Formats: sequence, C-alpha cells, structure tokens
Amino acid sequence: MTVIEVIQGDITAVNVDVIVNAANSALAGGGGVDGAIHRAAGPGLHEACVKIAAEKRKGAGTPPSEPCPTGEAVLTGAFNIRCKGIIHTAGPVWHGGGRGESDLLASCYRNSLFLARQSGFASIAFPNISTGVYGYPKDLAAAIAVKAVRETLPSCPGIRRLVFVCFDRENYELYKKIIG
Ligand code: AR6
Repeated sequence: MTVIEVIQGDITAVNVDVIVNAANSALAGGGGVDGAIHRAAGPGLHEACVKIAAEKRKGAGTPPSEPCPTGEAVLTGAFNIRCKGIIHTAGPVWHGGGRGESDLLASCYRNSLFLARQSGFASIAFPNISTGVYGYPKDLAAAIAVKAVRETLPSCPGIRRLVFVCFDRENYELYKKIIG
C-alpha cells in the first residue's frame, strides 16, 4: 500500500526520491513551479533539458516531435535539489474541457508514476499540474489527479509514498477533502 499525503508548501523542499515538474512540451522552462524548480536546481537542469530537446528533435520525423508531448513525462537529474531526480511532464492547457484535457491530465500522473517505477524511485511528489498558468479548474484537476494515481499505484508496488504538494490554500483544501 502506498501512503498518500497532502501538504501545503514548496515542492523543491520536499524530502522524496523524485519530484514532478509541471513543465511545457518544449521543456523550455517558465514561471510557476517550473521556474521554482529551475531556480533551485541551478543551470545544470536547463542544460539537461536543452540536451533532451535536441535529441528528441534530431531523432524525429517530419514534423519533429516535441521534447515532451502533452501528457508524457521525461526524467532528468536533480542537480542542486536534494532528491534523486526530476520528472518533467507537460499538462494540458484548459480550453473548456472539450479537447481531451481530462485524459491528458490523467496521463501526466500515470506516465510520471510509470517513469518513477521504471527508475526504481520509492517516493514521489506531485504539484497540482495545469492549475496555474494553464488554467485548469482546480476542483476538476484535483479529482482527476487523485483518481489517476489511485488507479495507477497498484501497478507500482515499489512506490511507497506519494505526496501531493499544494502551493495555494484552495488546492490544499480541495485535496484534503478528496483524500480525507
Ligand atoms: N511548489 C509547488 N507548487 C507550486 C510552486 C512551488 N514552488 N509554485 C507554483 N506552484 P504552474 P501549469 C503551483 O503555473 O498551470 C510554466 O511556465 C501553482 O500554485 O506552475 O501546469 C511552465 O513552464 C499551481 O497550483 O503550471 C509551463 O509553460 C501549480 O503549481 C506552464 O507554466 C501549477 O501551476 C505550465 O502551467
């Protein structure tokens, strides 16, 4: 059984094996949690993202595939952050719900967990993907996140602890209510 926790705080300071970044499909860096993770990790993280982006673009056909298509996940080192790795996933931009947003958001959680399992990590922390700049309604996103991890964790027995790290009070209250 995996322990699921909810905390309010900064994901760069959470003591887990791997933290998840709400990135963009270009792995180009940005604001919000992505900005906080890049600042805490230092310039090595940017270099790692540039390298992955270059490799993905080189190996692709026409048009070249994005470094991290929406709903998918890639792993880098953690550099100056005190964990073993960082999983970058690109959440969907909210367009009103008719463009597959819920499936794409669930895929972010599922694919991040599969990547953590494949890498042998025993604990993982998630931010509230897509609920900042990407505009996903927080209540809908929280329900999808919890459902996706509850459905996926049984196939990831090595992951013993999962932490939802909520930055804002509203998300924290929503997750507390769902998880109990
Ligand atoms: N720790 C944990 N959560 C945080 C932190 C932090 N230090 N800082 C912000 N959040 P956002 P998105 C919360 O906008 O909506 C970036 O520019 C925040 O309160 O970071 O998926 C990327 O490069 C919110 O609940 O990510 C992409 O271009 C949640 O993190 C784009 O934004 C997600 O907000 C991705 O947008």
